[in-house]
Amino acid sequence: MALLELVRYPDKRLRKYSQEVMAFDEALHVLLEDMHETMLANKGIGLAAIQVGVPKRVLLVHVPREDDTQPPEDCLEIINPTLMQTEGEILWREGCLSVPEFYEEVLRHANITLGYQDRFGNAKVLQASELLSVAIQHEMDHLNGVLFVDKLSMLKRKKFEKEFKKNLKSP
Ligand code: QAP
Ligand code: CO
Repeated sequence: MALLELVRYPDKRLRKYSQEVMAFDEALHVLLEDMHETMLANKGIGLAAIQVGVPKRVLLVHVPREDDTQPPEDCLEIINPTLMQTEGEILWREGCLSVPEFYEEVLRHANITLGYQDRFGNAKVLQASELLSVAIQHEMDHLNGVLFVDKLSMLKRKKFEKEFKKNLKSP
C-alpha cells in the first residue's frame, strides 16, 4: 500500500484523455488499493486514476453511510465505464480533490444506468441516483480531461478564476 501524490489544478495532466484498461492484472489491483488509500487519506468520496497521474479509465466512488463511516466493502471500483441510460436533471454542490477548497453547483443527470468492468474484467451494470449518480458522472468526466469547473455558468466560472488567483497570492 502506498499514498500517491494528488495532481492538482491547473496541472495539464488533468486534461488528458485516459486510455481503456486491457489488463486486469496485479498492477491494476495495486493501483486500485493505492488510489483507495490516497482517497481516504484526503477525505475524498471519489477519485479517478488521472488524479494520481495515471491516464487509465479507472475510478473509485465511495459514498459515506448515514453514520458518516466508509467501510472498505462499500467502495465501488469502476473500470472502462459507459453511460447506457440517463434520466432527469439534478443540481448538486460539487468539490474535487484536484481543485481543493472550491465548491459550486453543477447540473448533472439525476439517474444513470452504467456499464463497466470490475477489477477482474467482469462486465457489470449499475443504476445510480442522487450523490452516487453525481459522483460517478464527476469521475467519468475526469477520464475525458473534463473538470467540474468547466461545467459552471460563466458567472460562477469567473468566481472560480478569481478565487484561484487570490489563493495563488495568499494560500
Ligand atoms: C467528487 O470529490 C464529488 O476541496 C469527489 O478541500 C464531490 O471527494 C462528486 C475534497 C461532490 C459529487 C459531489 C474536496 C476534500 C473531496 C476539497 C471529493 C477538499 C477536501 C472531494
Ligand atoms: Co474530481
